[in-house]
Amino acid sequence: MAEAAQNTADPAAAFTPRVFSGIQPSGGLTLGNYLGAIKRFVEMQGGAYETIYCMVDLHAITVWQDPATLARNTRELCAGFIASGIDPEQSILFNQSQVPEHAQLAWIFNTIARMGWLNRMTQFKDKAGKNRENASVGLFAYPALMAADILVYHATHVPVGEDQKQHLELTRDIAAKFNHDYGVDFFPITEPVIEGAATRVMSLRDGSKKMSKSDPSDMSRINMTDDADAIAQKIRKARTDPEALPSEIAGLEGRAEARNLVNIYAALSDQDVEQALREVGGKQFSEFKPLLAELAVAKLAPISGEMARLMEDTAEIDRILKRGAERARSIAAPILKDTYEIVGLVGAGS
Ligand code: AQP
Repeated sequence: MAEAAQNTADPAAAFTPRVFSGIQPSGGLTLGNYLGAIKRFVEMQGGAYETIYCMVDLHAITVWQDPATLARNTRELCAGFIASGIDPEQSILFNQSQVPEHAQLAWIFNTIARMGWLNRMTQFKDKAGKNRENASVGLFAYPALMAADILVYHATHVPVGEDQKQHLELTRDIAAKFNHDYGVDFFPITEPVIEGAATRVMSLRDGSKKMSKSDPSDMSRINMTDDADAIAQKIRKARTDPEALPSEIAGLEGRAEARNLVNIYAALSDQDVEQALREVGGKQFSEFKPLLAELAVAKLAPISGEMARLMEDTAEIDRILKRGAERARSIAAPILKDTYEIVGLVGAGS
């Protein structure tokens, strides 16, 4: 049996240190995805962990996707990962649908997760909106597939933005219930890694809403493919308040929009919020916004330029994804096989 855990104080400790995380190709990459996820993925690469990063296309289709756009977004997301610094040799980089073990384990987890657990998921409530009866079954079952994405690799750590915290808790609940029900220590209790100054980047138009690829307003987000003019214009028009920036974090209390722009500034300049405020505290937005725009363009323009270059050779992107999927399957297949055996599915051992 692959890597069964021992009983130790840290439930993830007996497993190979392994990072898994994914992003949906449900639109173009945003600054939120970059600061909350990809930048963190790059930082975890080449360290103590084996790193596995995935374009979760099966998640994306839980809401309608035009097929040609989905294929383009998947390749562009792959280009975004590489342009941001993910090395497809060092990390395993692939799209979810090429590794069928994700969907197979998700079915097992559909039998483990409870209706009550899924009913509490705020992302389903947000995305289904008022018309819950019309939402896809896939959107409801999304967290069980996400648990399978992670646990089919026995991943010990998952870097994500703040919005995914609840899904990560559900992943831990599913692993614990599976282990308990079958009397095994088979799945690790995965640790979420939610760190940095920008774990929740907010909409530029509304500081109470998360910046999102699928927000109908393009002005609400910075896309990784935006040019310098678009970035500068979006920051210039970003909602703010009339006060100058404070010098202490406490002064951002109740100022969601100001807090958001400062968080973005801190994350882009690799500082914590306190350090950033020491630099920009006391400035009016008329002075701070051009600084932020300049920083954002300096950091993002090389990435978007490289993405465009990589997108000129989609055959190479497809080769990278295929090779990544083969490497991913070599880890996932034995773990799925062991899962089937534990569950008592005949033929799994042969
Ligand atoms: N605004 C954000 N701030 C910080 N992190 C964020 N992430 C997403 N938005 C922000 C992180 O990016 C990773 C990938 O997210 P996803 O694509 O799987 O789904 P999502 O969280 O639902 O992202 P979007 O952009 O809002 O997509 P749509 O519009 O399709 O729903 C995750 O780690 C997430 O935390």
